[in-house]
Amino acid sequence: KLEKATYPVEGMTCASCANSIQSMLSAREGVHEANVNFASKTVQVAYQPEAVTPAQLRETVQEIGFDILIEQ
Ligand code: 9UX
Repeated sequence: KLEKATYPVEGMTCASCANSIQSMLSAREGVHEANVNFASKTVQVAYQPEAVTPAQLRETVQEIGFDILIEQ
């Protein structure tokens, strides 16, 4: 069963940043879908909790120099 979450994104300064984050997350194992909203500086992720944790999603985003707030 898919888990859906919305996280604030830090470090996005142009729309290309949003595309990078979206591609990176979408390619991560366990991620069904990722949608970055540049205007609201958030990312919506649908993922399989058995395959990937929010902490691992955060690490993936940090690998390319951004961050997400995973504390709800
Ligand atoms: Mo825009 Mo983002 O020129 O990493 S792509 S700032």
